[in-house]
Amino acid sequence: MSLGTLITVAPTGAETRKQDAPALPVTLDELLHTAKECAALGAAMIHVHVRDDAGEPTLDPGRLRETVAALRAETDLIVQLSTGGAVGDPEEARRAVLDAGPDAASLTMGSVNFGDGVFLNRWPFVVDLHRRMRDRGIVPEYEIFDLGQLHALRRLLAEDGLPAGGHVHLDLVMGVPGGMDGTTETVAACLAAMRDLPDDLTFSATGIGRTTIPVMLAALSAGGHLRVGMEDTLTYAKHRPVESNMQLVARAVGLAQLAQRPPLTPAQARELLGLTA
Ligand code: KMH
Ligand code: ZN
Repeated sequence: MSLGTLITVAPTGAETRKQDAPALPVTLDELLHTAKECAALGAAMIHVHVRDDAGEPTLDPGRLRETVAALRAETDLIVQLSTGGAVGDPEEARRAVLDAGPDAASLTMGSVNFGDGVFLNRWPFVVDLHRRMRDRGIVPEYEIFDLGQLHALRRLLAEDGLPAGGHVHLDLVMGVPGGMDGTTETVAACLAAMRDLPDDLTFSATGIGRTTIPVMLAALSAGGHLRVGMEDTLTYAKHRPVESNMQLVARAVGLAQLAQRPPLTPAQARELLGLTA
């Protein structure tokens, strides 16, 4: 079990409209403000989706490069770009995300229904992204939306080998309509399935919507790390909309401290994830 807690903030996502959540950071200035505040509270990594001038999700290469550079200049957070994009984004644009040169990138381990849409991740595309990340020294975070995707990860590692840095870190994304649910029982089922993966793997967990608190508590008690943010959660408590990403990070930090697993600094998190440069 790892002593400290890696806290990742996922502030924006690609599925929520600014009109529906005014505190959602969609401009570069809003993202940088959020990143700095969340880092000061205890976040060590940021999972980034960017928006265009109209606030719509985009995978525009220039905007991604500019965002990575600005986050590097103004914070010491580990910068993780999403290769998932928005539901329906084409593979070519998702592959090109890596050209922005982030420290880390998400890599979803299979296809899953996502609300009314399908989040498509064909196996050859998964393998291709894995190889490209390794070639560029980008550390993957394997995104697991369903139990079977842990078995897919075992297959990927057996067929394609370890990622850059040699360390396996995955994220359980729980409670997506179409994926696994966000309960203690499902966290326990995932732990059992992880026994077939490298012994020194680390995992974080995030619970979508109302599963956020049970998933945080289950993950902490199981030695896992936490991802929180407005990508995943827009309601802080019953009838209380989330006010900001900072509010979610502060709550996660409080729980981690209560569990006597205080937040890792970005430098400690880099070491954990095998990020050397
Ligand atoms: N927007 C979802 C369809 C990721 O960032 O890698 C995919 C997603 C996962 O958010
Ligand atoms: Zn994402």
